[in-house]
Amino acid sequence: MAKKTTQAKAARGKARQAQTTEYGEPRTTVYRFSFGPWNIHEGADPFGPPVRDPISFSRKLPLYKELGFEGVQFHDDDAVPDINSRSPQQVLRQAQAVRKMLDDAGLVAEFVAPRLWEDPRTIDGGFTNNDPDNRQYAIDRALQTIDIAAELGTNKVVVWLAREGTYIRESKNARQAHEWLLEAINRMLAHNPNVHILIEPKPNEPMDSAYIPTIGHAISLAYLSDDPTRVGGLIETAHAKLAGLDPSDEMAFALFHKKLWSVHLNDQNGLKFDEDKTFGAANLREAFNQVRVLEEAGYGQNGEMVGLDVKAMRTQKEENRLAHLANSKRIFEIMVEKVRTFDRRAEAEMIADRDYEALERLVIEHLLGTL
Ligand code: 3MF
Ligand code: MG
Repeated sequence: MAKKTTQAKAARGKARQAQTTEYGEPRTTVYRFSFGPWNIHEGADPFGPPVRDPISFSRKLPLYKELGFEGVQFHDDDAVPDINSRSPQQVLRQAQAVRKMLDDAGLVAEFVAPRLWEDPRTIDGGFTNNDPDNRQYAIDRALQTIDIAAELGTNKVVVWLAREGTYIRESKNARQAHEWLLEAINRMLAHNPNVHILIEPKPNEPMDSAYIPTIGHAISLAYLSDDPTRVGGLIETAHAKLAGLDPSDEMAFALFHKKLWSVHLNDQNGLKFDEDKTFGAANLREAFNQVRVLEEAGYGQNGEMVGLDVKAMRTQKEENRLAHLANSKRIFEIMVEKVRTFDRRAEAEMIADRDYEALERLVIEHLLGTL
């Protein structure tokens, strides 16, 4: 009995710690939210055309504040359309004009990502393309993205390795491909001493098999790079689920390495096409656990944003076509409340007592609001 009490006491102490910072203050992270202009979507998919009217970038910007968001995520060509047909000076001038639009709208750029999956030169991949000229194109474009990011006022560059992988395993030498990926990262690090590279892993789509399918792969590349302190990751809920992994554990792994620098929260209903569903729409408990892991690690206290990579359903009519963004943010905020009000004392006692059935019920009833 005495042993049990001591155990429970120790567990309670630990639980108290989790709710407070390392200095013992209560966690009060004020979360800042971001999304990309592609998240206001016309509904086109591989089998059908757009079903909603396009909205220009300049008309999208004021919507951010209206929806309660302050961070804008960019692809290089979201900021600089027709990027390949402009001179380097024209590219920078256009980026400066976008910076002014952001400033005027009271918004900030969170990151810029090179779009390495649409150009004919990237059909067979960018950094891992078998053709050296095409690999050079991918590197040049990634370096230009770093310059654009600097003009937009952010040092974060996201690399989603969309076509770095294969449809036919024998078409590439995977060991060599990883060498090239590392080389590309090192070239980016050398280009600007401030740049931070966030690798966004995804196991498949558009490729059959993608290189760097999980955050573990990304972080192992980071440590091999010339400056591991400037290479980290962005985790997307759906991408972790497509890899058959628990998104909150993936996030915890990156947080443990101090390498979770952005997230793409959304949801995914099993192993299908990348659905980019509203956060929490498919699995509330997984949403709760992602927020719990982020909150406990103090995510957001070093300027990290809560990014949402969500799309309205194709079946959503024009009206309310932005609701998926507002709803995802709202569900995140409800989950923060759920995390902060979770009965940690009961949790600690149940853990100490190894009464996991009781813990299961506690979690579910807490989420249902029936306690
Ligand atoms: C693909 C994605 C991408 C990336 C984006 C920024 C279009 O599954 O999630 O969204 O997030 O390119 O890296
Ligand atoms: Mg994403």
